[in-house]
Order: sequence, then structure tokens, then C-alpha cells
Amino acid sequence: MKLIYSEASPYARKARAAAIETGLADSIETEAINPWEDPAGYRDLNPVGKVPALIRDDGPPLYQSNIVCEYFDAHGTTKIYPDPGPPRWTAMRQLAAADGILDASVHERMEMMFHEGDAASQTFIDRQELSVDQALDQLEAEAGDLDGPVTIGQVAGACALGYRDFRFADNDWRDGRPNLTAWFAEFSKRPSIENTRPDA
Ligand SMILES: N[C@@H](CCC(=O)N[C@@H](CS)C(=O)NCC(=O)O)C(=O)O
Repeated sequence: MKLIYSEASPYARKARAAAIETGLADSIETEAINPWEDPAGYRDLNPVGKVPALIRDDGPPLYQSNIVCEYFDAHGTTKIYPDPGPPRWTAMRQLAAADGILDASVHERMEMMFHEGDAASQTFIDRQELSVDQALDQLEAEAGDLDGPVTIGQVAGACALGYRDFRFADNDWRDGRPNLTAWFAEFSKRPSIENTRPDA
């Protein structure tokens, strides 16, 4: 199988990190693209033109990072999606917060890059920042839940925090969030996070 990604995409990073955590990295080819250039044929793999996408051997391509991660979980040697029960819902809650941070951060960046007219909408940007702050506060308040066996919630959380460092370094999410700061410092030592850093 082959994972199509871009170096800078935090969603693709989540999939790349999940491939490592599930023990599949050595059996996956990778190809870096720039989705914004709409490479020829790419929309045949992913009609919405985003990364990541997974070309697999047992069916048509999969796209959307969480679906790619679930596919890896189903085929890997190490599970990162707990079975239904409290640990799963904890991981899913962390995943929702992390994806919320990513979605709001990416929307904010797009507003700054692609707006037409004189200025980006400050109202829209403030709304995205509010979502980021509140989701970060949730992760900080529940940082104790980030300990324990590796789950998709932790992987996604690390990718979201890493994206804030990568694109929003002047607004340090660590301020007032000591528990999340300590957790991220430790979790970032994992090869799945260290080896997928966008600036690595
Ligand atoms: N919800 C999607 C989001 C993927 C996404 O937005 N990827 C961005 C890169 S960070 C992209 O490919 N953008 C190109 C575009 O929007 O056309 C996922 O989880 O895979």
C-alpha cells in the first residue's frame, strides 16, 4: 500500500504516526505531494483533493485521516483504537479535541492566506482561536487521561500541538498549560512523533 501525504499536513502526520505506532511503517510506501497543486490524477484517488490518501491492495483508495488511521489499526500488529468501553471514549474525546484544534487552526490559516478583499476576517479568526483555546483547555484539564498505552487520541493530540508549534509559534499554547506541556515533551520523544515533525 502507499500513503500519499504532504510534509506540512498535520492530518497526514497523524496517519504517518499511526502507521508507525501500529507497526505498519515498513510495509507502506509513501509519496509526498502538494495537494494545492492538484497533481494530475490525484482526485481519482481522493475526489476532495486533500491529503492524506491511502492506496491499498484490497480495495479502492481511502481518504480522510481518521479512516486511514482506522485501516492501519485493523491491519497492524499494535492496536491504537481501544475496544468499546471507557478507554475508547476517552481516546475518542481526545481525538475530537485534537481534530477540533487542527480544523480551527487550518481554517484560520486558510482565512489569512486566501481571503479576497483588503483583510482577513478578524471575527472568523477570533472564533477559530476561541475553539483552539477551549479544546487546549480540555486537554490540559484532562491531561492525566493522556497517560497509559498509546491511543489514536494521544497521537492526534501530539500532532495538533505540533501543528500549533509549526504554524502558530508566536502564540505559545504552553502558557498556563503545564500538564499538557509536560505530557507533550515526553510523548514527542516517540519515533512516531519525532520522525514525522514537519521541520525535521
Ligand atoms: N478532514 C481531513 C482534512 C485533510 C486536509 O484538510 N488536508 C489539507 C492539508 S493540511 C489539504 O490537503 N488541503 C488541500 C485542499 O484543501 O485542497 C482529514 O482528516 O484528512
